[in-house]
Amino acid sequence: MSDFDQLADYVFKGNAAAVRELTQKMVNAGGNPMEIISMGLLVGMDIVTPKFKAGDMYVPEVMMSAKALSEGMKIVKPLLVGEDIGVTKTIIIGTVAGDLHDIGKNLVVMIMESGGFNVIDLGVDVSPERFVAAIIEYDAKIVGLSALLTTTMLNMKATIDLIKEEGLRDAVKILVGGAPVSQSFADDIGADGYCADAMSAKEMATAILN
Ligand code: B12
Repeated sequence: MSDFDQLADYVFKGNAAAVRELTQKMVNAGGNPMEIISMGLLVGMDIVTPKFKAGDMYVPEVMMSAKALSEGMKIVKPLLVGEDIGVTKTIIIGTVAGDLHDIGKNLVVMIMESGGFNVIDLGVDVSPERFVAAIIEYDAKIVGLSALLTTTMLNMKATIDLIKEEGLRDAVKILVGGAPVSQSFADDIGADGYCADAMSAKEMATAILN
């Protein structure tokens, strides 16, 4: 098995320590960082995606794979200055005001990062004003709103309304997600898209930015 295949397999199996070790070994041996990402790390995640969709892998396993991948990315990312892997495409994400649930949101962050996006994670209980400030500060192209409570879903609308009021609505695409959220709710509040899981969020973000 080549080092690339081995690396992909370690990501798929969620073996963060092995990913760290092998990535570092490949970098030390003069490996091309871009190739280490595209032919190794991301290949591993590409094995995970369809398995998760088909129900052959579950959330904890996907999180382990995403964590393993991010350990490898930490080593190669600093070497990529000037190379275009899409890291200039910035996504802002947060759990809306009043809501402290972040497991699903964190999964979306990891999967988005695995897709090469620069993700600014604002954390939980994020006010509409903070979302707006972050859009301006980071010149974001996509904003992701997460909510797990039927009560805090309303703050998704409040956030979108403030984004509109501040004249930023045309500058960003807004994705919403979280267990109680649905496509019809997304339509009602004026979001651009609803995603039921992290994998479709990455696919939708990629489609929007391309
Ligand atoms: C874990 C959990 C907690 C943990 C949260 C820990 C943490 N760090 O997140 C703790 C114990 C702290 C907690 C607290 C509370 N919880 Co709670 N919690 C849950 C539980 C069991 C699981 C949620 C979860 O993590 N799911 C797993 C993740 C992976 O799934 P997910 O979040 O849906 O995310 C996926 C998708 O939705 C999507 N997605 C998510 N976000 C986004 C964002 C974008 C942009 C996109 C595109 C996609 C996307 O992708 C994700 C990955 O595939 C749910 C039950 C449930 N079945 O949902 C209740 C649940 C959400 N909680 C509930 C309640 C009531 C509460 C509390 C009010 C309880 C209390 N009385 O104190 C508090 C609220 C605190 C607060 N202010 O937020 C209720 C909500 C009911 C309702 N109708 O609103 C639920 C449904 C349980 C229930 N059946 O009663 N909770």
